[in-house]
Amino acid sequence: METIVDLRSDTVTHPTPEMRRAMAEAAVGDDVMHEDPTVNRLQELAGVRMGKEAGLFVASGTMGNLLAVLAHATRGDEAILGNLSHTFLFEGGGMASLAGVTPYPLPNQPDGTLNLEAIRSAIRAKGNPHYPHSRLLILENTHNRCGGSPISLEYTAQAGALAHEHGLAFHIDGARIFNAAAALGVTPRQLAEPADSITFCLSKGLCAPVGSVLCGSQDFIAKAVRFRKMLGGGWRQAGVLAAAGIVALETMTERLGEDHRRAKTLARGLAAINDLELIYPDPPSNMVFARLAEESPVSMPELSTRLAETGVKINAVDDRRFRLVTHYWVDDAGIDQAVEAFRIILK
Ligand code: TLP
Repeated sequence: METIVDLRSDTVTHPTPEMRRAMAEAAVGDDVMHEDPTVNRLQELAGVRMGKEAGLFVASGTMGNLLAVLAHATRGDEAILGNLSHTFLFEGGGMASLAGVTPYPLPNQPDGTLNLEAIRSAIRAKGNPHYPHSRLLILENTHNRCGGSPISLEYTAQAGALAHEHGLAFHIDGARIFNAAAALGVTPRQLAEPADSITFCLSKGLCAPVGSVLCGSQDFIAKAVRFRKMLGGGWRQAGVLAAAGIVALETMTERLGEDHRRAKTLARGLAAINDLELIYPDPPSNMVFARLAEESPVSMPELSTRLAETGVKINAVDDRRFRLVTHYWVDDAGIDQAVEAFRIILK
């Protein structure tokens, strides 16, 4: 039996033995009453790591981003974001349907940024009753659909300054902000500095089983707490989950460079295969995006199925493109196994 090499996402990571121990032994209390000591500790730690006054432990990145929209904006407001952003593409339209906030998608550039002049032009003139109110700018870092690109400090500062100049709040979907920090050689705190709020995920490359943390000012988090309750996300003895999150923050962030190194190795291996073209030839973080050549006799569904038969799982983006994500549970041998499987199927 081949080893399973699950490259579909870093969301497939399961908790480490240390996390499971911490979960079993976690001190807990009723978190709706703010009495779970482990949740409180995680939130404090997260706030410090992001350089924000407060943190709020939430069920998912999607919930963190939605709470940010709810807490920053109100019905009839508009949020500027990328057309390839997770919030726009993959969060069920929650911004529009639950917060009553209109998304204003601008084209993401290949490096995940939005053109600053395009942002400036998208900001509505005030006082005109035809327009929604421009209220929020959302950026994603690293940018998932843009090859896992990290967004630089300089760009983030410029975008933040532009948002604030026009009275917009600035939220970062930092689901993989620790990957961005590792890729850029900076701290997440520096990357979050220009933003009013940031969501980061514990459940992706950091291996915790569940959860994200939304960070921002005390006032902002107080609003988010109320909206989280409204959405049914007020939890009770969530310390059993937060305990894994603490281990994630304390032990898993410094090793992400390893995943990035393996993504580069994987990309080099795939680039040598005739029918494959790398969309980002030198992956900047833990994601590899590739395209199957038009003339390939193997279709995308067939490729996925045949890879899966060898234990290698991948994520098809469409009928030609696919994504591979490296993470804690894929080692060097797993990368070799994956490249070899592609080579045999596409020979
Ligand atoms: N991304 C998942 C899928 O939903 C696509 C993945 O496999 O990459 N922001 C970003 C940038 C994300 O990539 C994701 C998850 C989220 C938010 C949402 O996080 P969860 O799944 O915790 O709601």
